[in-house]
Amino acid sequence: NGSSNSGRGALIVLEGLDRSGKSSQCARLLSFLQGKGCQVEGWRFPDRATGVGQMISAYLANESQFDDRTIHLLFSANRWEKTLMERKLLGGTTLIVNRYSYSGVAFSAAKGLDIQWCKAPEVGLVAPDLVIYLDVQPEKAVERGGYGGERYERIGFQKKVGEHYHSLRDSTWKVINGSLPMESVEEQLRELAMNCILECQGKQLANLAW
Ligand code: 2DT
Repeated sequence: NGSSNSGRGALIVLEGLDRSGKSSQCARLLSFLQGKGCQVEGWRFPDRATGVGQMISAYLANESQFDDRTIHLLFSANRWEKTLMERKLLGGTTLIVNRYSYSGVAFSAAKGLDIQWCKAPEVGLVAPDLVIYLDVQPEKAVERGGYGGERYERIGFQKKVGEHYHSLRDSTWKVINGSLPMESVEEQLRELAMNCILECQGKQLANLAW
């Protein structure tokens, strides 16, 4: 009866460098939408709770080593194993997702892997309706403190990641200046998310094409 493409939830992804404010803003957006009575969940990648996620978590903490291509495929597998995503969206739940395929490609390409090779295992995953990029200079992100001991939290590497993110921007992306006061970022996010949730109602879910 066509219910599969009416009243579906929106897939909204937040991307940005480490310490760009994604986690705080995801949490704020989530509680705002919940307050509006919206059917919404917050997700994040990597999902460290799964078997694959635990391997990723150990790698990020420098407790285990993987070849660059192997870890790339594990990050991708960690998205493929979340088969619930499509069902949630079709069932009307909006998902606010902290990192997605763009992190996968930008971080691996920053290590020097071929970008087309990096994109390939992402093809066919559910495509986001909206990608919001929190844009902060790597120097500013470092000043915020909290760069912990995890593998990628070095300024030179973050700069490269930023360049690759830039090359991935397409029509689904909106860029917010993440150096603005938190409340201002929050306000812009709310508006983008609300519009997206309304606009995606009549649109069919798509797959990442790349
Ligand atoms: P968090 O600090 O946000 O948990 O991220 N990463 C993430 C990749 O290299 N590839 C991916 O596909 C994803 C989703 C970004 C942990 C780190 O993992 C990186 C930072």
